[in-house]
Amino acid sequence: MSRKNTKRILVTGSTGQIGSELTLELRKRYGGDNVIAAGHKRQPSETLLTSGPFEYVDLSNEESIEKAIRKYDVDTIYHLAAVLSATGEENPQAAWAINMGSLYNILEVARKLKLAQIFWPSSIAAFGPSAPRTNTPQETILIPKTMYGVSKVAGELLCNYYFIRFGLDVRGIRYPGIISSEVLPGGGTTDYAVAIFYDAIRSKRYTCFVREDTVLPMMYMPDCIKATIDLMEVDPSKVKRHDSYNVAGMSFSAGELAAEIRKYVPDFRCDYKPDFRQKIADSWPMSIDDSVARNEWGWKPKYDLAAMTKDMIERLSKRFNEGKL
Ligand code: AKB
Repeated sequence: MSRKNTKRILVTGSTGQIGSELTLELRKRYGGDNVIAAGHKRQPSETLLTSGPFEYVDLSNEESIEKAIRKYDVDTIYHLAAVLSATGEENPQAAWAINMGSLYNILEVARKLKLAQIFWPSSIAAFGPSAPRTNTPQETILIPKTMYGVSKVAGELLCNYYFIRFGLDVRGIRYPGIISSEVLPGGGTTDYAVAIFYDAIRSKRYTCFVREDTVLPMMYMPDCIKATIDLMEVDPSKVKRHDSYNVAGMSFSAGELAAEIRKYVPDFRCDYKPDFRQKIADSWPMSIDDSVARNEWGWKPKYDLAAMTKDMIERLSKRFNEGKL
């Protein structure tokens, strides 16, 4: 593909849980050379390094971002790098500085260089306990109790501002907890829903850091990738919101997840030892109303709890049997 007839994309946080899989999917669609993986801390995988360019970008420095954009002639950014909720509560000052600082720098560079499109993820963490906890609507009270959530609400407003004030095409999704089999998440409250699979396969035991009856909205990675790329591909006339869209996949309790895993690992034992992350989980929605995303740009998830669990167990068992887990 030539530089002129396709998007030129930069993915920040490309070595993270979502970034690593999203980058590879974008490279499949747009060509390896047209998708630049940006990272900073985590070591990139061999696949990420060999399937297209990799660039160290310091997101706290506008010049570093601008240099990468100019070097690769980038017109679109998927800005995924962020400190998640649990790590954010351990160091709220760093969470604010990193999450807001990097988003502001990305938006400013995009404005100055007149980039075509920006994707930035918000989260269910934008909601707090004063929002309805079931079927949480698109438009409701946003008073989160975590610094991560505060940075998501502020980020939503900032993205919307850049659209209104500067005409920048920023699009976003409020991600639920994302479950995946390739790269582990780090520092989130919903991490238990991934870790439980690894421990079930490796040792048939898991100690869960939230109560058995804790229900949170979750989504399987293929749906997360689809939602993200679908939103970025849809005609601008269908995108009515530039803060962030609610998207739902499935909702289940930690106990229901353990029971589903037990269908494949019958002697799996899950214990529950809630820690500080319980309070965070209790302040978040249990299920999400995503009818606005469904109506405006045709969002529809594919995976439910049963289909996701089957696929996760198959993938992780294969890696375990090959000695790679
Ligand atoms: C977290 O748990 O912090 C994230 C999220 C829901 O945004 N996975």
